[in-house]
Amino acid sequence: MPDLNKIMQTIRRDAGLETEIQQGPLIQIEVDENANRLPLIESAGETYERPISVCFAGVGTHGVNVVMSLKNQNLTNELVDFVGINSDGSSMKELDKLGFKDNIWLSSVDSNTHLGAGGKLEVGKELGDKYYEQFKKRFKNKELVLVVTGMGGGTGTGAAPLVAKAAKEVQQGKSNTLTIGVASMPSGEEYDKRKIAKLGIEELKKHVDALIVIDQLNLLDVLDQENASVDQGEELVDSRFRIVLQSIMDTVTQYTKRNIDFADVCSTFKDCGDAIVTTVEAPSENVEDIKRELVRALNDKLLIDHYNKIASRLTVYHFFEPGYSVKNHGEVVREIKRIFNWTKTEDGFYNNPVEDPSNFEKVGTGISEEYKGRTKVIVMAGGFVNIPPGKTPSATRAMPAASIQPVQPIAPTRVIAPPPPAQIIQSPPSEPGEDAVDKLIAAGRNKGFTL
Ligand SMILES: Nc1nc2c(ncn2[C@@H]2O[C@H](COP(=O)(O)OP(=O)(O)OP(=O)(O)O)[C@@H](O)[C@H]2O)c(=O)[nH]1
Ligand SMILES: [Mg+2]
Repeated sequence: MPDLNKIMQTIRRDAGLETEIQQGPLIQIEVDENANRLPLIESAGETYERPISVCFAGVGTHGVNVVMSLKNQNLTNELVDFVGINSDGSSMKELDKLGFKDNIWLSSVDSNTHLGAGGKLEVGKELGDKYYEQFKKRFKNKELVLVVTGMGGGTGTGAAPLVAKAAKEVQQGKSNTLTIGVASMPSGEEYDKRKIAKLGIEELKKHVDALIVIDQLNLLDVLDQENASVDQGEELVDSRFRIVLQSIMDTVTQYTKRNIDFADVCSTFKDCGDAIVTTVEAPSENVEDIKRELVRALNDKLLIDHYNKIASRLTVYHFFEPGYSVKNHGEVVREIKRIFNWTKTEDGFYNNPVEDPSNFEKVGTGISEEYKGRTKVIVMAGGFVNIPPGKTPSATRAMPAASIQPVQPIAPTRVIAPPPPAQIIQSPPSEPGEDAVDKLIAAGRNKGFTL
């Protein structure tokens, strides 16, 4: 194995840096067997700690239920700080039993009862105001805050926008920070609640960078209407929340050669309004399988209808095994662009037709034996604008209810696993002409994907 320090010394000498950093190597990968975290990368005196600081805030009973279901699914780890925020004392007790600490109980405005907000938006809002400073304290140093809630009751509808506002206020002025809302709308069985839920959605949208809405109105269309049970319906909605959270976490916690990192996620979602996030998987033998899954998942009737809209910001993270064809990879990317109404060029590619400085496009790949016989795509879309009048969408319209197959709740494709135990990272042998610095960084990043 080459002597890394020697390589670094040479680079330093060549770069004329030796007087500034005499102590230790230019790049140092620290290994701590007990730390159970990604290695630190030190460069030119600065330390880069790769994992970002994330907080999932479940607000109101539904938000707290989703957070609890993440715990049940083992989707928790030390990268993510969970906070339950609710007025209902019994839901707080449940959180406590499951080991969620440092939650914020919104005790009632005029007395210390254990009750919820009774479906009253104003009460939720008052409680949010009362605990605003506590929210801010809880979000200190959080680069990514996900505000998870169910709209339609009092607490989530009234307080979630203030929770998001507090997160954004704490993040203000810092680059590469995000506050994302993930909110459900009530089902048709609670039709009247949809009015106040809409108010909550509008208010929440003002305070988040991106808002992903899971609308339960069309739940029956997506379920097997004859045979589905209520709990299957609830599980389906919960699974949609999980897919969103999982997709974002998968993207920001794993590293591949053509990586998509948190800065890319910020470019996709910063001040973007409505957003769509999903993960799709299919066998890799026939590319039509994954294309069909993409059409189905991105036109999911629980998501916003974007048939007439162009997504001006698009991030595609495509995973497959070594040997996957460039033709199939291209087809997958083009299919996503078609679904989001990009313009087909004469040579068969797709252009973003929106002219705006905030436009963003990023395609990342992860190539690993882990994906033997299958392929997975994480899609993040935002910055929706209406297609100009008279222009025909290239998108596929969401399928009519009758043609929709019953959708099984999609299990998370990969748990948000704790970072692998700290390992001794062997630097790859340095080959003639290879950039040693890149190699070292790559070694730190390579978490199972071929470089
Ligand atoms: N799918 C699903 N929906 C839920 C769940 N819990 C609540 N909801 C729905 O989410 C919406 C908001 O309800 P809650 O979360 O109970 O309301 P809240 O924010 O706690 O407000 P208050 O109870 O009035 O203080 C309503 O439409 C509920 O039917 C759940 O576990 N799963
Ligand atoms: Mg409640």
